[in-house]
Amino acid sequence: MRIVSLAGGIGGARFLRGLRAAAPDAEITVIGNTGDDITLYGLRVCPDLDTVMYTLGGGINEEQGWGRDKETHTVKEELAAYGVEPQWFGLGDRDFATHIVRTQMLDAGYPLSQVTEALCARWQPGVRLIPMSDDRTETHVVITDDRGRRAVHFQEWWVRLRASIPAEQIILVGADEARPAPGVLQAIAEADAVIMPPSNPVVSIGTILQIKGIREALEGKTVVGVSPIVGGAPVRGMADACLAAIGVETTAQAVLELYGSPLVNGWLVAEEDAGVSLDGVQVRGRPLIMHDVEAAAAIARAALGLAAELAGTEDAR
Ligand code: FO1
Repeated sequence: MRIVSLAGGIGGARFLRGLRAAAPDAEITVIGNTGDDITLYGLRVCPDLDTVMYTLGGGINEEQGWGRDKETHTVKEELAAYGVEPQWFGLGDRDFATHIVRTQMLDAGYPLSQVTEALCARWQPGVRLIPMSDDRTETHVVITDDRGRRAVHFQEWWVRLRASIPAEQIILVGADEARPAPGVLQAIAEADAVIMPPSNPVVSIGTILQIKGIREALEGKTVVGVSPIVGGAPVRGMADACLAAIGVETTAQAVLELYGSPLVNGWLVAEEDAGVSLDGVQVRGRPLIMHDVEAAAAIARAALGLAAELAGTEDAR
């Protein structure tokens, strides 16, 4: 069975660990968000790709959900001693090695998709991880503060500012020129099911859907999404701040409408959101908190079951 999943950061990676457990014999292709990517100290950092790679490869800092386990921060302290900015982004010593290897390969001319494949050869995540595009894209956020109205990198808004200043606009810089990475559209075309994890609908799933051709390719498939919003609040992270920035309310209903019924055929919501409905979408209520891998696997099994049911009915139609 071939499954495609679109994934962003921590919630997406934790869901994928459940999906892999729920479908151990399936070929899973993960299309990873690269809008979070940032260049720091001359190194290219790909937070969402690394979170998937480390989480599925067994190297993640579990309580943080990002960065490496058993981490030290000697390089970060030495950079700070030199007064090097920024100091608000916590890169650990082990994590630096990933960014050094990635930057070396990018500078040698390898596309990000091949670099990601090379890094995953070490980590063996048990899925094929492809960046949404080999072309550079970055999510920037327009804010107004004492320095006036300006755009900051998403990571500065997210990590330094903790989304404390409202985002007036969230822009995926480079979206117009970016093309899907090799293998992305083919994986979607060949998929038996497409599962959208409870990743951030704006800066993770939303960015992937902005890459030319991806939304259209998905609309031809059986797609089941898992709501990232439970009872009016994001399960984790600051999806509410991102949704507010695009004028979407923080509800399972509003996110389903944001994705739309041409894209989503099935939608898993928490039991308290069972009233959610949209023409053309099968909505099912169930527990959605991934407190451990088995809970994530149960949600993934429910999503796959709904996808099979919908694919069956589509065949019947
Ligand atoms: N998130 C934070 O809240 N604080 C950090 O210092 C931080 C550092 C960091 C370093 C590498 C990396 O891959 C991710 C990192 N993140 C950090 C998470 C990052 O901001 C992610 O992009 C978000 O969590 C959204 O996915």
